[in-house]
Amino acid sequence: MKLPQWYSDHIEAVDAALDKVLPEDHMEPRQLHAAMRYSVFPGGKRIRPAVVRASRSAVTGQRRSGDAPSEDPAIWPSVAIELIHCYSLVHDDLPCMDNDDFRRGKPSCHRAYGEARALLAGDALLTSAFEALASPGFLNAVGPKAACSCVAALASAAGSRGMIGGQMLDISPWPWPGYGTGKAEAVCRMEDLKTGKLFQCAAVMGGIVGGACEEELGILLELASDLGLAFQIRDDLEDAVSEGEGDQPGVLTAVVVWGADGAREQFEALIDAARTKCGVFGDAGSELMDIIDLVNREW
Ligand code: GRG
Repeated sequence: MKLPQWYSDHIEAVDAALDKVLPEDHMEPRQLHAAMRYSVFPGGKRIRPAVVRASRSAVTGQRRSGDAPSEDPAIWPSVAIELIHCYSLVHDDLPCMDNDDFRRGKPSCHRAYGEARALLAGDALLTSAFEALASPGFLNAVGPKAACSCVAALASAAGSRGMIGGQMLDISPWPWPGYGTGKAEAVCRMEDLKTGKLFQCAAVMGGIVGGACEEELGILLELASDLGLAFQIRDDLEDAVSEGEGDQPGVLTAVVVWGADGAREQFEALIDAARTKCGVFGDAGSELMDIIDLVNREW
């Protein structure tokens, strides 16, 4: 589908920044750097970085479409969150996880480079994310307090009480003691952790960079929570079409819990809720609104 011009510019800016941050593949250890770059380029939608940058725009009211990446301080957390996302895809594709042979239209990292190198490439991408947040460029742009807040937000969202915790549930047969009484509550908790936390973190980091007040951070967090869950439910709906509903015994998804029609209703309600929250930012929230519309439509 046709992307808004600012979104196409955004992908270009994030790709350029990722290219600068990642060690070149002629640097030693070459085999590792090649596998890292293979897993980051060409990229996917770069949606989490888009949420970071659009959230900053929402609170500052700045139109940043024309900004060079070096002038947009949100580029650093954008790069960091995309590196975490790329690492999670590399590890998720491994035989001990989802065992996927393809990712973004080409052989998955372990298929191209072998399991051991894919494991290490994922580890190194994860570590690079925090290196980006601790870079002098980011510290000079936003100051140490805001930079440390972003480090804390990203570590929490990606860790055992965030994305990794959600993945742990995803590979565990239900029931999950401590995660709600019924399947519906459990699936919402799992998807919020696995996918939602990174979306929430993206919005919060954008808000921090933009100097958001507590109230604005709260709205961004809730908006991104709706958006992240909607994004994951959509992924469940698409998987159900491609793989068949409930084909994997013991695997809990939105479609297994609510059926395809019920999951679609949940998706639509979450999109509406995200739009309402975004409305609070008026015109400054137009990029966030574009992202909500993109999640609601075909890419
Ligand atoms: C660290 C092993 C490990 C797993 C973490 C997030 C996650 C758990 C695994 C990623 C795999 C997955 C299917 C997650 C669900 C969220 C989702 C739909 C990911 C795909 O994200 P997109 O659509 O991908 O943004 P692109 O290719 O566009 O970047």
